[in-house]
Amino acid sequence: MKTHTCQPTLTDTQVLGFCKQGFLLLKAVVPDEINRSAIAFLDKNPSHEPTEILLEDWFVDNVILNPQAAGAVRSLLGQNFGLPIVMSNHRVICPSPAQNWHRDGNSKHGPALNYLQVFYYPEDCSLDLGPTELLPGSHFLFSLSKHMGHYGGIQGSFRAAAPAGSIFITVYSIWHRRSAASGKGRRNLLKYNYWRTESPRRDWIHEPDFDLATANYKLDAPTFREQFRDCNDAAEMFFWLLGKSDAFHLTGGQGWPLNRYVGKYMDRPYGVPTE
Ligand SMILES: O=C(O)CCC(=O)C(=O)O
Ligand SMILES: [Fe+2]
Repeated sequence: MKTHTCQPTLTDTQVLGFCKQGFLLLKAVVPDEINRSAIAFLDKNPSHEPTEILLEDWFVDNVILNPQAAGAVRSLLGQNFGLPIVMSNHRVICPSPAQNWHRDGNSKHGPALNYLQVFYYPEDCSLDLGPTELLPGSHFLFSLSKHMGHYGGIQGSFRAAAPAGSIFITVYSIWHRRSAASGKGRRNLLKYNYWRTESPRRDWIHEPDFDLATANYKLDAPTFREQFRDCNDAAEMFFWLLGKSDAFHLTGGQGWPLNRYVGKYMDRPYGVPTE
């Protein structure tokens, strides 16, 4: 497997944000000429699995190793992360109906982040071209795809409409679907995975005043689960990424990570893990 080494670009707050939300959208990070070359390549190779594109240096250098995307992947998966081995193209001719909500096959649930699912739009994907719709925080919400498929619109979902050259990085298990496209045209969407090869540790950009005790672990969106469960799961994933799973524990009740909100007369939250 090919691996890559580069500088991390995400801060503590952004890494925690990824744990909470389950995705990160980087808008228009790939240069236009590369987007045009990608579209030309995909027009010549309209298959749903154009893995040959991974043999093209211009594509690897500017998309797979794109500085902002690779810097974010590096922050989340650590040094010497493994590069994609398969390329999918969710190519669709619009107008087209929405896909069913699903998680991609072979998802694992839990605090570990050993691989990432990444998407790249080589052309503009406006709302009428059916951008991918993601459900923030749902990477922790286990449900069988065959049980979630019948849902229609879900409150709090995010449609990733974005300009050409945008890349979005997701936790593999996040609930998603192609949204309905009312417009006319063709929409390509490439999808691929990166892999962790090294044990997790805090080697992204450190913010001097970021405090594990008082950080905001709560996602500001509907959670669909038992109250505070998302907050606890995001904190557990963040501790896993820190390489401190052994230190992670939940006191329960009004303890950390919730008591950032309820303990306003305390210096430190109750039950915060000691590192
Ligand atoms: O086309 C999209 O926006 C998403 C496609 C997808 O998630 C899939 O087919 O697995
Ligand atoms: Fe999917």
